[in-house]
Amino acid sequence: MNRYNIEDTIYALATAWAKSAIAVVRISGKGCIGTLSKAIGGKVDIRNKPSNSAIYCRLISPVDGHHVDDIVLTLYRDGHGYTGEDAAEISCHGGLQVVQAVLATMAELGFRQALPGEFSLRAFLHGKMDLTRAEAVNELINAQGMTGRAMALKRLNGDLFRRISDIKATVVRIMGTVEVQLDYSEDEIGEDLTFPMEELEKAIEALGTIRDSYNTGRLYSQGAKVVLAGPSNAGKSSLFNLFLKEDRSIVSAQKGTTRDYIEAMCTVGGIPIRLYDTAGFRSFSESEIEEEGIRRSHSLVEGADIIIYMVDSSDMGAMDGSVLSDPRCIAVLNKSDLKDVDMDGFVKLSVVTGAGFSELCSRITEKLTSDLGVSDESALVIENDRQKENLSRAVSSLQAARLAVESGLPLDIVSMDIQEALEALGELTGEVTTDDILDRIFGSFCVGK
Ligand SMILES: Nc1nc2c(ncn2[C@@H]2O[C@H](COP(=O)(O)OP(=O)(O)OP(=O)(O)O)[C@@H](O)[C@H]2O)c(=O)[nH]1
Ligand SMILES: [Mg+2]
Repeated sequence: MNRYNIEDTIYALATAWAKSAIAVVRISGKGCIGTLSKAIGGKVDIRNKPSNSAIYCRLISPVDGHHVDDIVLTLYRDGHGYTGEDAAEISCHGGLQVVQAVLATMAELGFRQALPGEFSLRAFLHGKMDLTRAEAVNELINAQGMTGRAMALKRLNGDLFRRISDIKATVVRIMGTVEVQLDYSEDEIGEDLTFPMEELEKAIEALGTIRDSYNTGRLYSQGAKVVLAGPSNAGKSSLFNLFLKEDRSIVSAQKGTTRDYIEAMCTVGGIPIRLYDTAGFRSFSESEIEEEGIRRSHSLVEGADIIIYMVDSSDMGAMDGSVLSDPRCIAVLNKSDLKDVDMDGFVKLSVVTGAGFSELCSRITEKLTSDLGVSDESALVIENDRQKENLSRAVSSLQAARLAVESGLPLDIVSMDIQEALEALGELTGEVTTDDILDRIFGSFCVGK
């Protein structure tokens, strides 16, 4: 790749740029341990220390010898570390001044600041992981809910890679049969060889299943937009606070309390939810500000995945029928502690006592997952656009091969379609790749990963 020179030794802060107890600076590159030894004070000689050893030592400036920090240095040799090349991790004190001084020391040693994703790129280039695992690293770091985390971890452990490799082996076998028939005449082969249609069907189905898990993966990684809407004073802000388990939005008996909408993240049934508390709908408003708030509520409702339409069971006059009939809507009758009303299709809730809250949560997860097929964290699920595109390409090429066989087209056409599917699968795992693809994948990682 042009942007990355893998001959350099690179360094980066692997932990967040914020004050903390410990910070970790990562270093990687051929011969980096020898160079790093110039910045280790006292009698410690790290050049002879074995791989995976952790050494408590003093970091000094290689320029003027001043004491930078007391550190724990972990060394990785012979491909033992993340990147598959000589590498080290400095655990230093987590103050920002300390971190800055440690990073400056790395620059003094002649090391270069790593680009985003450069450690993972090196891990890929040194064969430590395939592309699906490398992408899973990023997906795991960005996971917002427990289910999304578990799904990313399965991919990191190689489940996706192994599944794709198995299917690919089948496709290679099919290709073999086609090639034999292309290379030899019918007389030489005899009548034993026929096209393995059943195997092809199985491969198409297996790849299609993984491709179709994308929507589930997206939901658990990106989450859904849930908007609390309804007449003023219904208890929307109270419910918002209940979801967040904190007193976040102002609650008051006065109508028109919430003006500007408020948004926050939470998880419901393992699904990351971006939750919006909005200004209550009223036919008349007391100010221009409230009117603008109501206008914003309507536009949030338009873009919602789920609308929780909330009504006060003791004040049911003002219901908006158009929202209630919307398929995205979950209707809620709140304040059931004050008045116990049963209405078909409505979830009966009391934000004050918590009664009905778990049913509301189940209704949200049901609605979000009902069309997905898989929502089980043990399932193999993808969440990545690139992987989905490659799988779609592989599926359509194999479908084209099937059609070609069924239509009695020449075998070299069948062979071309199967070849195209194999290329798509090769790109998926990274066996076949280009600088452009690598740039796109690793460029989206954070620095230090
Ligand atoms: N008894 C009872 N009171 C509730 C319940 N939920 C909310 N309230 C009360 O109802 C009043 C209005 O609650 P809010 O949460 O501010 O209502 P809102 O829908 O956000 O109102 P606006 O922001 O004005 O649109 C407050 O006094 C709450 O304490 C409930 O389940 N039971
Ligand atoms: Mg409110």
